[in-house]
Amino acid sequence: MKQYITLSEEVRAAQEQGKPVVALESTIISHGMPYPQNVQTAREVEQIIRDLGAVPATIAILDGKIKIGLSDEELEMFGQSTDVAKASRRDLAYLLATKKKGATTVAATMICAELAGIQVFVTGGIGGVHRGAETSMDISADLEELAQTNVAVICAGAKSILDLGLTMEYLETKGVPVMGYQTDVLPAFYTRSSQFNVNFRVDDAETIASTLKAKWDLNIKGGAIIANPIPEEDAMDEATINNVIEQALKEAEEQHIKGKDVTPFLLAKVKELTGGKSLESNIALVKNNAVLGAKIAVSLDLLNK
Ligand code: PSU
Ligand code: MN
Repeated sequence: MKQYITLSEEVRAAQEQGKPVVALESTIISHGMPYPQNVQTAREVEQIIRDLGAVPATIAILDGKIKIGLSDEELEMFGQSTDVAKASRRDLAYLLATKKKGATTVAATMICAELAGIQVFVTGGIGGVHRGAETSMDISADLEELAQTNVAVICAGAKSILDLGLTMEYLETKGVPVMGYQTDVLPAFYTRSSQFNVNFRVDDAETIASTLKAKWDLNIKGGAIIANPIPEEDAMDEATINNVIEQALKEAEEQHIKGKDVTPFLLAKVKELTGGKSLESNIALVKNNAVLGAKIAVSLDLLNK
């Protein structure tokens, strides 16, 4: 297995010294945000994590290896290149065998993080059950991964490009706990609330860490979602964003966008239709998640010692 995994020097040293590590995904860089904001955000998020006493590990597939921690040049390359595959669970083996470049989704990042012994992973939003999934069967592999891989995912909830109610039902069936950080309701990415409740409200990072520890001590396999609402000042107006999402969904349908292209298409469309405002919100919420994720990683590390 080791032949497929390369740790950056920073991550290797952190693990040797028993320092907490936070995983970060690369699909958000290659397919979730435009250049150069993607690379700039990735760098800033890494620095936020370092400033809080943890070590960032951005994960991607390159040269037949799972890279745990990217160099500055690699981050730049994943931000600029147009030939990077969106890599989910099904794609990992093929991309490694053919030495192609892959940007890992939430699902694939969870797999790689677990292989590297990393328990905490920060991102923006997760995939879920798409609207109309009862006919399209478009359900993100992220949900299956959360059901079976022991990594906690800190996100700002899920966007209403998804069916949030069905996503919560799916997670319930799979036994994935959804914790709301200082909130009773599921945040909807660009906005702080939705009409759905989280499973548990948790007000501090220590309680989140001890909940994760209890779950894994008991060998209850699978991850957990920690839903962290976007800061008030960065949130978008609910009516505006809902209109934009409706429009984006309509265009996706008209253009027959399918499979793995759906989510990147909708993200780019929403950005275009909001004149870039959605991108600003997206950047702000990822940074906010990095702060919480680093605190959880530090707490969990103390509990594990
Ligand atoms: N949501 C976002 N930004 C993203 C993604 C989701 O706000 O970049 C990415 C993540 O990598 C997530 C993936 O794992 O999209 C889900 O894709 P799909 O719906 O095709 O499973
Ligand atoms: Mn899909």
